[in-house]
Formats: sequence, structure tokens, C-alpha cells
Amino acid sequence: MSNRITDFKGVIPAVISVFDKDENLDEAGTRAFIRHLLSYPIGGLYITGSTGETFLMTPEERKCQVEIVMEEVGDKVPVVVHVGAMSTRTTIELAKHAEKCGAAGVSSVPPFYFKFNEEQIIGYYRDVAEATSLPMIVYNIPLAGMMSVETIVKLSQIENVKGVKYTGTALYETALMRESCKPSFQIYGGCDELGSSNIALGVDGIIGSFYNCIPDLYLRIWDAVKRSDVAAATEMQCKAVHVIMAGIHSGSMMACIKLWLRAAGIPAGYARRPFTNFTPEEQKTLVQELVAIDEQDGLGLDIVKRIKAQ
Ligand code: MN9
Repeated sequence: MSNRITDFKGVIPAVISVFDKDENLDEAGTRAFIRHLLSYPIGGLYITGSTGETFLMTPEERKCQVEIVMEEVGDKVPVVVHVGAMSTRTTIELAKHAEKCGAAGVSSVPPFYFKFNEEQIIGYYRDVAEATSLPMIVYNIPLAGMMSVETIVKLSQIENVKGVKYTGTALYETALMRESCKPSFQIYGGCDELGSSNIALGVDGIIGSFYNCIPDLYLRIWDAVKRSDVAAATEMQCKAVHVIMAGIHSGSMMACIKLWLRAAGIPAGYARRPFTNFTPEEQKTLVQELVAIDEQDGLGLDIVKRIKAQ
């Protein structure tokens, strides 16, 4: 039981947003899905981020989702709310709201689309960090334009900036950040494909999309690395990549994760347009593909057991 950022550790789903077929935020579905995730020993929840399709939502919808999730979670696990938006003003509004709702921290991609320079990006994080008392986890992801290690080190010196979610693939950068930032600076691996390597590098946690649907596998990977069973961790990680590739190659990753969950009887809803949700034939093939991976790789995934039980 905690809502402290220092306890935000381990396997952390970057939570999907549960929309109904008409693209409305589904409150009952969201609550049920959060309860489902909380049935696993996860280290926290990261909400309204990329996986949550946040940039397809209005600030009001994002706030509404934060309220629902916070009510459902209470202080069972720390919740970090992604508050990134195009303008500092909107981000601050969302951060203040997250603070009021009892979030453990906030997180944000840098301002994007316009090519802001380093000074403006640092100014953005300083303004947001100063606007509340919440810890800020900087979110470094290629989709928003990658910030350099040097910029992250500068950001780590701002009061209230307590960590980084790094969704790059250059693992040496994770090592460099560990060396160059203060020891208390928390580092999260954001690339699910590199889960075991990130854990081996000593990250505080891994935050990602696929922990919505295969948290059991990543909890096993986490434990294997922690008991120094490199062979088992590596083997499971390679198999996890099969699942990730199936999701990515579907062409609509969030929709695919939601489809697999729905096929398992877990309320996950649909992706919002312009993402697509697949034809009935495509849906059948994608579910079969997941079942085939599970069988060929001998994974025994919870989600596949549930699909077979439907
Ligand atoms: O950072 C996620 N990135 C996006 C989090 O949602 C864009 C990752 O979890 C990836 O979805 C995952 C698959 O490439 O590694």
C-alpha cells in the first residue's frame, strides 16, 4: 500500500484507455480493467500516456480518466499520471488536477511538433515541476523527439524532477544516465522489447504497453533477472518479443492489445480513430496468432488460458 514515487518500482503497465465502440470513455470498463491489473503484483500504474492514446483525448476526458482510476486504485499502488500536452498551460492544469486526485507523480513528454530548443524544453519542465509538489518523471520517447543524455542530466537537477522513463533502445544511454544523475534519480525502461536487459542494468522499473496483456510473463522475467538466472530471463524475453512483434505488425498495436484482452473476456474496449480495430477475419487471425505463439513457445500465458476458456 503506497502512493509514494519511491515505491514506484517493478513491472508497471502503461495503461490502455478503455473506450466503447462509439469511442466514449467507458467508466465501468475502466474500473473493471484496473481491478484486473491490480490482481497482479505490479509495481504501479502509468496512466494517460502514449499507450493510453492520450493525444486522442481532450483534457477533460483525461481528467475524468484520472479521477476514475484514482478512485479505483486508492493507495494500493502508486499511480503516475502522464500530463504532457502541447502547451505548458494545459500541462500545468492537468498536473494540478493529478495532484488533487492523489497521484504519486506526474510524467510528461517534452513539448513537440514545433521544434523547441533545449532552453525551451528545460523551461517547460521547470514550469511544470514548480507548479505542483508532485515528483516529475521525464518521458523520453522517439515519437516526441528524443532528448540527449546531456539534456536529461540537466533536467535531473531541477527540484521535483525525480526520474526518467526512457523509451529509447540505446542501452548505454541508460548506463550513462545512471552514472551522471544523482543516485536517487529513478530510471524506467520504456521499451518492452528490452525488458530483461533494462532490468539487468538495474532500472527501478519497466513501464510499457504489453504489461496490459502479458504482465505474468514480465513478472517472471523480472524475478528471473533478480535471481541472476540470465538464461531463463533471456529466453522468456525473446519469447515476449514474439508477442510484441505480433502486436506491432498488426498495424494497430493498442487495438491489438485490446482485442486480445477482449478475446480473453477482459474489458479493454476499442482503440480510438484514426487507429483501426480490424475486420472480424483479422481479429480471428490475430487471436489465433497469439495462441500459436503461446503454444509454440510453451509460455502458458494467463491471457491465452482465458481465451481458451471462453
Ligand atoms: O513507452 C511504449 N511506447 C509506446 C512505452 O506506446 C509508443 C512501449 O511500451 C512500446 O509500446 C513497446 C512496443 O514497441 O515497447
